[in-house]
Amino acid sequence: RFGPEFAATHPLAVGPVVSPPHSVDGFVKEFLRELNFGTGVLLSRATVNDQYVALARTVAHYLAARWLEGGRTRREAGVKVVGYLSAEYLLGRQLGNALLATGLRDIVEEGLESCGINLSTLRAQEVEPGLGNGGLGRLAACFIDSLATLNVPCIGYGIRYEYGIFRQTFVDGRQVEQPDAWLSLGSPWEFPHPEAAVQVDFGGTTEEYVDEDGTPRRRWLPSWNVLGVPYNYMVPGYHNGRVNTLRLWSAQATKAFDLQIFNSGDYAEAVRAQTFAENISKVLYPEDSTPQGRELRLQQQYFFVACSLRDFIERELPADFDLHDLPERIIFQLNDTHPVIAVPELMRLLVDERKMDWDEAWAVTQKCFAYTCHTLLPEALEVWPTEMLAKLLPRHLEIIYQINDGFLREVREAFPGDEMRARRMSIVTDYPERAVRMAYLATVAGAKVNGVAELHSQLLRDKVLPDFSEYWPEKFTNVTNGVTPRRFIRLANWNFTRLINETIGTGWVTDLDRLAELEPYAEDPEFRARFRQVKAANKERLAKLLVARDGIVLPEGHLLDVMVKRLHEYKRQSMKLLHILSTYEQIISGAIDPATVTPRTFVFGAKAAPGYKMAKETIFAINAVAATLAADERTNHLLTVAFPANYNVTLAEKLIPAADLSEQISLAGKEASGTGNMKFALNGALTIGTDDGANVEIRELVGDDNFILFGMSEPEVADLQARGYNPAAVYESNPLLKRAIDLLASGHFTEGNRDAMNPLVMDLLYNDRFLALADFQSYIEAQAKVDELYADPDAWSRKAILNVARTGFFSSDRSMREYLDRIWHAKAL
Ligand code: CRA
Repeated sequence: RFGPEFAATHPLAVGPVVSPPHSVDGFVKEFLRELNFGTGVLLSRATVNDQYVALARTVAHYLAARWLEGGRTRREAGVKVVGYLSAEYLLGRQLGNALLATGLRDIVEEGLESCGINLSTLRAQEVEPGLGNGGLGRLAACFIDSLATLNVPCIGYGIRYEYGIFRQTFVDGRQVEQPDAWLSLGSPWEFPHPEAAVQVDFGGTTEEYVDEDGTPRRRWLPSWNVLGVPYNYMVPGYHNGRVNTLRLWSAQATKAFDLQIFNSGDYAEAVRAQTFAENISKVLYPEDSTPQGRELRLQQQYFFVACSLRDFIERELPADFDLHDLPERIIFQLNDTHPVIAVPELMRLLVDERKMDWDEAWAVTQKCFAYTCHTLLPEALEVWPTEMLAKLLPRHLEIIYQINDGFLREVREAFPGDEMRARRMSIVTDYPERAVRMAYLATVAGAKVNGVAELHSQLLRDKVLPDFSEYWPEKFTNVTNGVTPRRFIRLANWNFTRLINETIGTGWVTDLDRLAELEPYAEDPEFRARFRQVKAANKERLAKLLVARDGIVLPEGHLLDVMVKRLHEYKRQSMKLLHILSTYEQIISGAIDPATVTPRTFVFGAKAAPGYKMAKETIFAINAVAATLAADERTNHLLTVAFPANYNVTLAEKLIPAADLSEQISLAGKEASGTGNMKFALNGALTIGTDDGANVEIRELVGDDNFILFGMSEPEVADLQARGYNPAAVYESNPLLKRAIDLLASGHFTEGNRDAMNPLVMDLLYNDRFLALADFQSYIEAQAKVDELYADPDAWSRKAILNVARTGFFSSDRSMREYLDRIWHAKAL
């Protein structure tokens, strides 16, 4: 069919695939063709959304040629692929990044203009895919960006949630969640392949049988199934022609509805099965680091890994591939415990379906997985009740038991007589209920286990998995997180990019260590002045956005003090609030002269998990304080609190470049890494922070003079908790703190209603699980130091520039190189 004659007359059909011409004229032709034939409208009648969709599809055309060719060469070369397994990808808007990767921006801007269209209007039309909660999901997005830029073959696997992270609104200062219908205006970046759907089984029972060779075996007799439909997304590298794939799975019913029941008139019953099946990929669980052990969540996890393993084995490898060699072709990275059910699934594929010997299959499996842990909170370590597993995945539970038996046999051999140790290390626990500890399963199965910052990896070894790190010291390693400089500097901060480019050239975008070349310019008054101009321009840009987006007016000339991250008690937004309250209280009580106060605007951005009571109370308190301060003529020229709703990647891209001060104030030993901290430092904010997560490494790199440290260290925290901590006693003994809390409790911010703040106040006084009161004094002293430093703009900018020059380490390109060298043993093409 595709012989030489055909090829001569139809070159496009046999390849190589050719992209449309990189010229204004070529672009306009392609755009109008897409608008007419893809979207089905005339330019004269096209809405902004029509134009946006057609533009996105057109830009996708430019990427598609490299994408298709790259996939072909990868399969032909038979190289090792990184299979990133993640339940979350917090991608952010796609258009800007695609224009950057292809170098098409100027062409598109000019071409659209000739059609009477403004590029920024179309960019604003894009709804970001919010398929993640926070740091973990955004990290996955940064990692796949870096792998594409490093020219490393990677397939990102995940779930195509129909509804991503909820849209946050405030009603009377309280969080109200709205569904995130991100697909409702079309989704031009995805390529669905219903023909390549994969069947995923659930439920039923298992049985023993004797196979053709007379060998007794076990098999799974599932009772229901769904289809997984792959939706492919392009992941373009920066200016290198590489386009990798992100493959997200959408659940579909195997049969749409029961015609018999429909004909009998019961419509709802007829579509029940469909609704049930499609629920699996309906919505992202909005819990960040504190998963609820719900059955639907386990269904989601198994659904996407079952699809992904089958997809890779059956569609990415040759039909006759010997699966004993699987580790040469794939390394599956487990992004936290969410995809860990992939371990027994691979065993099931190898042993039950491909009839591989158990020990051989286990040897293969142990080389195909590596595990990243992202937390230190005990409540965030996933545990699945065996009862739930037995009902949903009975064969997987048997396999887990068998893995555990083999593992515990090893442990007992290595530590004869130490039965307590065997119990502690058991993958299956009996307390408080019989359940599978997914982090243990991942550690036993994984070739490597890593934490996400030095301190976190150390605590992981010493406190979370001590028995395992003693048994397998070489298995444990650290890879400090990173962020992509493409999105978070080059795209988000064009004002700064221009200044950097003029000063040291453009190479830093793919080689972030070269920011070090800025170091001498920290001593140059002219450069510092230009740096301040950049900040001022970014603040102005933010002010415009916040007025339009939220009706928030940012005062001019204030220090911009920003705390943006999920709302969690361990992150201590309430301690930040106490600092604001304390300053405010001192002004209105006359304890300090207003003329000595550094004018500050405090910006918060934070979503609370819908079921997280105390987090929601904190949101209410911040909003109440914001409203009261806005109305108080005595202070509103000095202190403002801005809390724009629905913090997301798009807002982060505007907020972070405008910030002067970055708040990284978690209780030491609780924040695994943080990645916002890196984005702020790289955009020239100073950090006020505890010795926690990656803050430790930021401070080491920028130097003590350029970082405002406060608070207890992790060992001090452990010590205080061991001695017994009494927050009420701290309150009684610190007059500043007492006055701040009393003011909060007084009804001053709630029109006299004292009860409204009660939950938060009571928790601070009598629980304070994360020691906010204990660190308060140290925190406000550090904030006084901030004021002092900020009073000298030139000295402040010098420190800020040094922050930029010394934090190139936090590029996710560097993180990826470390994974490649030490964990994946995979290479660039
Ligand atoms: N919530 C950590 O808490 C870390 C990211 C990415 C988190 C952050 O400190 O920067 O992961 N943990 O490594 C998590 O999701 C399940 O645990 C996070 O995003």
